[in-house]
Formats: sequence, structure tokens, C-alpha cells
Amino acid sequence: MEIGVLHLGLGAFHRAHQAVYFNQAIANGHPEMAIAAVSMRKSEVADSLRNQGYSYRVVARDGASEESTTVTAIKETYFYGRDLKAIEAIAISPALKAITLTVTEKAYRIDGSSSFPNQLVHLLNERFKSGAPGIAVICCDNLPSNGDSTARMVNHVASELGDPPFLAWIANHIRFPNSMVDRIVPAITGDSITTEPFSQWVIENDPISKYLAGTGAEFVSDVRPYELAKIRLFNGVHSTLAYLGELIGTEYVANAVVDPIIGPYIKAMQEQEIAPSISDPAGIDLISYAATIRKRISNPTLKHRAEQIAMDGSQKLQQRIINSMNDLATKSLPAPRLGVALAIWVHYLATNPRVSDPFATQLIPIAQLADPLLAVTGIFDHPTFSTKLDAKYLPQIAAALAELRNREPLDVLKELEQ
Ligand code: CS2
Repeated sequence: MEIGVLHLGLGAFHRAHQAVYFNQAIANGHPEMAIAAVSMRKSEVADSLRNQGYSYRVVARDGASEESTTVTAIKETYFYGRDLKAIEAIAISPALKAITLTVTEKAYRIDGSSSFPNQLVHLLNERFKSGAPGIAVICCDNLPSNGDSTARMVNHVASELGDPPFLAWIANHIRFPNSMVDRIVPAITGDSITTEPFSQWVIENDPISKYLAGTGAEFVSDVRPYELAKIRLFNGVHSTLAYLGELIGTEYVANAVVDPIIGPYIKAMQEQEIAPSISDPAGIDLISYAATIRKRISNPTLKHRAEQIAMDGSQKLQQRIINSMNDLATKSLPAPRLGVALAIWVHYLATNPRVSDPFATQLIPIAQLADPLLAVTGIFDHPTFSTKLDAKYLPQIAAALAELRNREPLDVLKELEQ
């Protein structure tokens, strides 16, 4: 079996999203789309998938219907820390068409705290030395212009090797199409993966479309409007619900989004703040798209825990919330609800005993500063945010933080919608 796709980051999302598209491609007559999938941090998932013969079930549920698909597209699994030789052999194979990535937002840091950029560049360097033809590297993480970001990261790390021919080879032979991915896939419990019926994958035009035609993957010349709409209207709301859920003790975001106080707050945030932040939605009806998102998040069969989504806020909130506010600032528009969402995150950092974030030890003491304005200014001035939040929103966020410290979060939200 020749492997055509090397996937890095063997989590639930890959198995219930990209692997399903490649599974369909294989069924459509493209056995070249067989996947070798690599666990980057722990060996367990790679090993247990191998032990079950690489086949698994994806069950799409929405309370009314249930559809089960058996996925057999993954043909080999590896653990990066143990199986590097085998992974390198795939990386240099002439049959390889693409490397796909789901390694989470924090892995793309190039400040030395993530080893992923070096690992990816290592595999590309092996391919360069082997003389094998070019491939696509398709980022499937929720980053803005994720292909461009991956290319920048690869170039930065590769340029440190002091090998101009390698850099030129990357520029001429490695494609980094931007892509927008969307499907709710909570962490796996049990032997099948539960997800929702909805799934979307929009990829910038690329020769890989030849294999993915008829799988549901969409190819477009510009992914940006899709990705802005998705990251801001879906993930921005998801993070808000997660921190709110953690503050008030709502375990699943599905319950939070239908709450009689939280629901109207989220709807108004989407319609009155996030949608106007997107200047050129390229034909996407943002209001009905937002309504679909609220409905999807309310899917009662998906036990998507607030605690899971709350992870790594410092790596997510730039693209999910801060960029929306900065775009509103350039239009001199207010952002009271997004501001409250950021205050909710700061309050969560200060009060939650189980914050999981690569910058937790730096951010928590700042969030706990007695003066709310110092707390908020210190948090949003942190170097992890590549673009600073427009300073004119800081007093409003500090005021919301002061309220959250003294009152019930739901009372604060209720007042916003009066
Ligand atoms: C979630 C996403 O965990 C998170 O940060 O917001 O995984 C979300 O479920 C997906 O992006 C939906 O497509």
C-alpha cells in the first residue's frame, strides 16, 4: 500500500474530519489517498489504532438522526518520538502527495517552546535531500491564513539551517494552500468517535483537488472570507461559552448556548459585533451562518466540555476575538459584548484552579492584580498576542472585569441585553 498522505497530529479531529474526506476519495477510486498518521506527543493513540486494525467508526448524531461511517483510510500509524525512521521513509516517498497538519494552535510558535516547526522542517529537508517531487502541506488548524502562517514558520526555521538551495526548493516545490476546517469533534470517549452531521473543508485551489473531487471538500481561489467567518463567528463564540461555562459551572457548551440569558448575549455578539467586523464576507450570509452555528453548538448529543475548549486561550483569542475587535475599532464601532468575553477570560484565568495554557504561569498573576485596569492592560500587552488589542477597549474590559469580580456573571450579561 503506497501512502499518499502523511498526517501529523493524530487526534479525534483528524479522524472525524480529514480522514473521512480521504476515505471518500479512496472509495471514489483514488487509493493514492491512503494515510499514514503520526501522533506527535504520546504513543497511545497511534498504538491503539494499530491494535484495532486501523479501522474505526465515526458516528454523526444530532439528536434526531444518527449516521455511522467506517473509516479505513488510515493504513499506518506512528509515534514521532519513537518511529522517526519509518516517518522519514514516507516523507521522502515519490508517492507522497500531501502532509496534513492538526497539531493545535500552540504548536506553530517559533519561539523555541514548540518543537513542531523543527519536526516539520526536518521531514521537508529529508524530502529535499532525496530529490523527490514537491507536495502540498495543508494546515488544518484554526489559524487565520493557516497555510500562509505555516509557510512563514517553515521558512523562518529553514532559514536558520543556512542552506539557500533548501529554501529555494521550499519556495518552488512546496505548496501551502490555506484551508478552513469545521466539524465539532469532542474528545473521544469509548471506541467510536461521536461528531455532528455537519462537516466543511474549504481549501485554496491546489492540484490536490484532483483526488478530493466528489468528497465534499470545496476548492476556492480565496479562503479568507470562509476562515474569518468561521473562526470569529464559531470559534469566538465557542471560547466565550467555554470560559463562561467554567465560571458558572456549566459543564457542556451545548447547555450554555441555549440558556435564556447566555443565548441572547451570544446572538447579539454575533449579529451586532462579529458580523460587522467582517468587511467582505464574499456572499456568505453571516446572520444565517451565525444562526446555524448556534444550532450546531446546541446539539445535545455532543458532550463537548467547556473545559476542553477553554484550553490554550492565549493561543486562540487573538484570531477568535481580538482581531474582530481591532477591525471594529478601525470602523469606530463599539464592542461591548466581545469586551465582556475578554473580561470573562481574564476572570477565568484569575479564579480557575485548572487553567491549561502554555502561558498560564505568566498570565495568572497578572489576571489576579487587584487593579482591574492593570490586570487587563498587562494581559493584553503580553507578547503572545502578535497584534495588540486596540487600547481604547481596555477601560471597558476593566470595568467588565470589576463587575465580574463583584457580581454573578449572568447578571452582568443580562444587563448588557437590556
Ligand atoms: C473548539 C474547536 O476546542 C476548540 O477550541 O473551538 O475545536 C471547534 O470545535 C472546531 O473548530 C469546530 O470546527
